[in-house]
Amino acid sequence: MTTLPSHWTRRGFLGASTAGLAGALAPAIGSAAPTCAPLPTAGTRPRPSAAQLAWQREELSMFVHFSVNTFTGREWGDGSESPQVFNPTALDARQWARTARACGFASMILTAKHHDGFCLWPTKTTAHSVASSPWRGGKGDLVREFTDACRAEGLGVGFYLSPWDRNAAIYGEGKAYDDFYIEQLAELLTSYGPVAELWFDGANGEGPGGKRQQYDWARIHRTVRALQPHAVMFSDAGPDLRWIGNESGSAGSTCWASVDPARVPRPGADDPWTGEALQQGDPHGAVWRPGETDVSIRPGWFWHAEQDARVRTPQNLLDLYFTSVGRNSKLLLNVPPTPQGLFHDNDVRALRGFAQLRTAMLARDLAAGAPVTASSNGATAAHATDGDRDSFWMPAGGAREGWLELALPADAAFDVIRLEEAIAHGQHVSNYRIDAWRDGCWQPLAWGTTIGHCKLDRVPPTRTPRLRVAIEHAYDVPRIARVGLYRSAGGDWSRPDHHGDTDA
Ligand code: FUL
Repeated sequence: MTTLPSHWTRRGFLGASTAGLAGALAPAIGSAAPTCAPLPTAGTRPRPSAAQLAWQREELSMFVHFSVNTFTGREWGDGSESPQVFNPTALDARQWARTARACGFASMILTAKHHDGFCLWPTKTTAHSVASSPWRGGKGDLVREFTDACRAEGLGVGFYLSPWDRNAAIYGEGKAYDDFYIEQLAELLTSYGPVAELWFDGANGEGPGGKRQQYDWARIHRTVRALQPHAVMFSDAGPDLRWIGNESGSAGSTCWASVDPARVPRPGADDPWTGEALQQGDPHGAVWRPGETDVSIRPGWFWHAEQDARVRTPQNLLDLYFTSVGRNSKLLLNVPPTPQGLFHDNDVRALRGFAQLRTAMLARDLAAGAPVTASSNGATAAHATDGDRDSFWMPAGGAREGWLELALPADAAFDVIRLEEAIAHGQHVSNYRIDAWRDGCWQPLAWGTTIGHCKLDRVPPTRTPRLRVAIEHAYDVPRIARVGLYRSAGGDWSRPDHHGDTDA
């Protein structure tokens, strides 16, 4: 029986919370470790570090929640669980990694320690770990098996290490717990090779009268920078990545990668404006801190038998792709292994279905190579359809608005539009519209605010000889790296709108 903490759906309770293409669109798997220094380009608006850029280009990452909770049916263990309950009978981290890789995910993040304090590696800091469990006769190291599996499949490695620890007796004692936490962190950062992401959860359900621990975030960040300078760090308050503000899989339809750090000063800050700041970011924010959208494939973060029939459908997962990746965020999808230590067949089936829908949709960019004209600087307009996300069109003379016009083949019928800014140079567009030529005039097809790394718009099934993307407002010269047109599996293609037929 699952025991949900009374406030588990509301992450902000009691000061608590962070929470959270590959394949067809070139994942950044296996590339040389990028650094955390901002990329050298002109301008005063914030830009990503190479590590943040590589992180965002992955688009899909997999979260793996596995702990004593997998065996007790709880979502938040209270720390009193006996390590004896931890005994996956057929654990195969390669099955997780193969599934992730085959379905287009570029990295995986493991709950090395959840709030219950049970460590999935044989840490020197506490006996509350796999070393005290019957699994592999107490000689197992799940973090090792996980990292080996990720490396074998070419996936990036990430760790979730819960600051809130309900088992450690010294939790709440200030420096003593800080030292303990830093030691755990250092073990993870020094024993298992390159780490791409650290996930710092601000959740805390101690409640009134509970233990209080002020985490030494500056020291935690310094430790990560010193031991894994290429890793990016996630929390509500960054420093590199921010929580998107909910666990339902939805980034703001306006979503800036930049933030004003003062609006979310620390993980777990629960001020009235926090949610909006996390969802939308801030066009004037001084810091580049893109949002990560964490959501589970099931109602819970951990596996529960009674949820085997409540796994998201492939179509629902595709919808999440639109509301996360398609809104300038990254999707961190949780897939919890069963007590056997395997992904459940229902989850694997859903993931495969999701991958099929996505790759079928993205297999062919109907705008690829299309001739493009522009409001100015026309010689570079073709960069928007050349498939190279590093090349871009920008209007001449420092203009902050302008338009691109694509000439499309008669048979190009689409219902998904993908726009990309060249975000290595920052994110600037705050308003755009897309029009199709029909009956001798431009007719509106889509309108939106931010673009960033990727903006996906669903439109009615459409054919048109001419498509115009107008940047109506930007905070600096807009740089458009891609206008892509795709056809989803779902649309009613029997009668696509024949934009322009009378005029073509
Ligand atoms: C939350 C935690 O309390 C949940 O258990 C889960 O780990 C989620 C990703 O973050 O804050």
